[in-house]
Amino acid sequence: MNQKHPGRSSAMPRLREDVRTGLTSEAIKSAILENLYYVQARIPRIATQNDWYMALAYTVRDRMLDRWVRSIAALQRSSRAVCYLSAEFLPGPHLANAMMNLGIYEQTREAVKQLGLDLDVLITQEGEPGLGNGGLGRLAACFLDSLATLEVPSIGYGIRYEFGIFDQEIRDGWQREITDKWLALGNPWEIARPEIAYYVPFGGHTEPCYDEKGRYRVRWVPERVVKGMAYDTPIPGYHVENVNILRLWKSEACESFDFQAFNIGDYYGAVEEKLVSETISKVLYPNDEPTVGKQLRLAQQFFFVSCSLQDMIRIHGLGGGGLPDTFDERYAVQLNDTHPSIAVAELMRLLVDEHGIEWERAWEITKKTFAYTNHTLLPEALEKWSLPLFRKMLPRHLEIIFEINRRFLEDVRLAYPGDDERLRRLSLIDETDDRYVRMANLAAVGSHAVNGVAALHTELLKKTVMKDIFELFPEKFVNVTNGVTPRRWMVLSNPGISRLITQAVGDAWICNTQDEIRRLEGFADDPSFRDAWYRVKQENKQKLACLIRERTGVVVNPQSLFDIQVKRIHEYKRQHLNALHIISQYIRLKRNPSLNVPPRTVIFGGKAAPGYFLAKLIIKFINSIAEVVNGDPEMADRLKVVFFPDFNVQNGQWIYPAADISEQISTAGKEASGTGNMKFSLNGALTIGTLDGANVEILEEVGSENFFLFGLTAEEIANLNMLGYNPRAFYEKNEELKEIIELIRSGFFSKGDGSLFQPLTDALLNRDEYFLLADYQSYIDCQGEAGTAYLDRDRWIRMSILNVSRMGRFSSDRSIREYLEKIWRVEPLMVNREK
Ligand code: B1H
Repeated sequence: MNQKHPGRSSAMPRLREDVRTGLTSEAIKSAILENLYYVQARIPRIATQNDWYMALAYTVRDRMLDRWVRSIAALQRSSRAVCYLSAEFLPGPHLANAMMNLGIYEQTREAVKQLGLDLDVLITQEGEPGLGNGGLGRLAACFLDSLATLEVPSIGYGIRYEFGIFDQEIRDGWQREITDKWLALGNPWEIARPEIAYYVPFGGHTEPCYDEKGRYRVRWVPERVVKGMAYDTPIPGYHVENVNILRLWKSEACESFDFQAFNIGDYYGAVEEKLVSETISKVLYPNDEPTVGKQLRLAQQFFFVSCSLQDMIRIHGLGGGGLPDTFDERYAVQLNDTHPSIAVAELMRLLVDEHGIEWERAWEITKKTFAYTNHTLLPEALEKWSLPLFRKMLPRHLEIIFEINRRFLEDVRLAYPGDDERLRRLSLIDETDDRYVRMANLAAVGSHAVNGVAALHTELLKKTVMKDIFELFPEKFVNVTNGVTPRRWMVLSNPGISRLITQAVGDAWICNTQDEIRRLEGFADDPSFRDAWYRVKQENKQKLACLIRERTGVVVNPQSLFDIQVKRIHEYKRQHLNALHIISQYIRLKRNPSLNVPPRTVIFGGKAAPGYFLAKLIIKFINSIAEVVNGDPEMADRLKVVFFPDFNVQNGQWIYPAADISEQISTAGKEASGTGNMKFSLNGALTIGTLDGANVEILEEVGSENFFLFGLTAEEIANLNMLGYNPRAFYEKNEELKEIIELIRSGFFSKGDGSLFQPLTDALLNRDEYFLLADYQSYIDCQGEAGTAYLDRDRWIRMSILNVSRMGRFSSDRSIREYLEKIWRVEPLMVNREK
């Protein structure tokens, strides 16, 4: 058998190098023209940029298909596969990434040029699939990239939302949400699989029955059934033959139910059924934390989990493995947060009710199958569902959860006789006020592994929100620190720096980042290398400056220090602390124009949840400060403030490479990991940050001399909280802070309206839940040090090079290898190279 392509037998000859597979620029050029004609039905003379984009996208997709088909065959033959269940995926635009991974970037550029077109323009035609809120969804996408590159047989399962995360516009300084119609112009990257569809039941009641062997069983009689249809997107690995699948489910009405309605003449009823069914996958919830009590959200979760598990059982059957009795040997299923944790009850239902497996055996299979990743310590973000809602939608699952709980609490009683308090805390049912199902407890009890996403986060999990579970199952807990893919976040988005690194140490760093990129350290003291490094950063800043001008009208100086904070807007992330620093700089510069500080451009980006009032007010606050500062001629070339609208994956690819300073300033103990912190540092920005999330490990790797650390530790915050924190005391004793707050209250930034930002200043002075005032002085001093360091260009560049060379650990390849070893017990398989 052909060693490189074992998936192909003699019955499947390799396609000749034709218009669909040829990799030369001539072949690609012909293919684009052919697709323009046969897919878009256009001739060049009247083709729009979108027609050309589509023709190019199909051309690139065609070149993935042969590998994809072979990879799917390999997946079906493989003995064990990873399934990553996530309600969110943020893959970013596909085109340029696919060209890079297939190794056809240059030929394609040439082909497009010969057609008189500009590749970069065509690339920007692509809208991105915004099927996630922020870090959690983007992490899932980075993991798919690493799984594909490491050639691990795996499937990502999620929801094909018709409307993803809203597009953000800024009007008069306020956020406006615009519906994300990402499918409006068609999506060339997905392949609909109408024959891969499953029925998902909802509502109704359960009744006892007996199976053919006369055993007592329960039958679920649902009230309605929805159909889930598969849409597959290829996920190509970098410079390997392997192409994995992202399988997203779209909800549809189930025909048989429509017909019933038609038969009794209820046409409107049938159409309504269709509407309700299609609603399930209609829209992504735009919150970065759970939306309490939203029925549709639970329906979404169950819908995609049920489709995915049924699909896994079907694929397992195809391989001849047949019995779901060996499900846990065939699959390692990762639950990305609690959003898919209903899978624990659904797998039990499928095994026990549908496949007749005994409860005890089914429970063993279930626990061996699942592992759960926790992404947050915020108590308000722990998912729970009220019992009445749960019972109405998933009556059988509630019974199953009660039975899991009954058996579980029996074990707990044995382990801790008489400790009723502990029993109450561990129970899968919260009975404190109303009754709720605790999804994190369900996920942890039904999994063999529970992991946090950074070392500090995992330790805090064990000590706080999951303390009781940890004491009961200490062996389940592991840490896997997050990572990001160096392909998208360096090679693709920062070609300048990537070329420099490759010239210095060869290109092995792209896939073996941890070992290879360290060799760059030797160049930190090489003057010509430093020069080149500086020039690349300047070019990146220049490009971002152009984009800022285009998107906001603000003119910024690329020579100034680019100080950037991009992430979801949330009080715990403390964008408003950054804003207080800007005001302090403004006051100081007004008072002392000859102050020896570098000119600074402070750039923000990020979306606020539409219902999160204070987050939206923070956006208005930043824009109001920007208006005053940017409008003050004395600040010209000294201080600028920019709010970059609609931060998303695409914009991130422009922003991270242009940063000098990365703001990672969350209240210690609140940010589970952060991944933007890694993207910035891998692109040569220096971090100003607290000891929070993965910052702790970044600091450890790059060295404290190359990191601007400030603020209280998680422990100090906890102590301060316990002793009673009084933000006003910090305000009273800090003259500058007082002046800043008074300036805000006076209406100086709000055209004289002293009440506009009062909710913000009140929150700070009265509660300050996120300890801004406690960390204020430390932050301001640290920013001062960073500014001074920037004035010494040589020193700064050296630190920048050292940051990049020491960040290899934060490649998502390393994260995935850890999941493979510690949790999934899957060997990284060279799918297409196996004998
Ligand atoms: C993270 C979420 C999240 N943690 C609920 N939790 C959501 C929770 O729509 N919901 O209901 C959506 C998202 N997202 C983030 O995960 C953490 O805040 C980051 O610190 C972390 O880096 C990221 C990836 O682990």
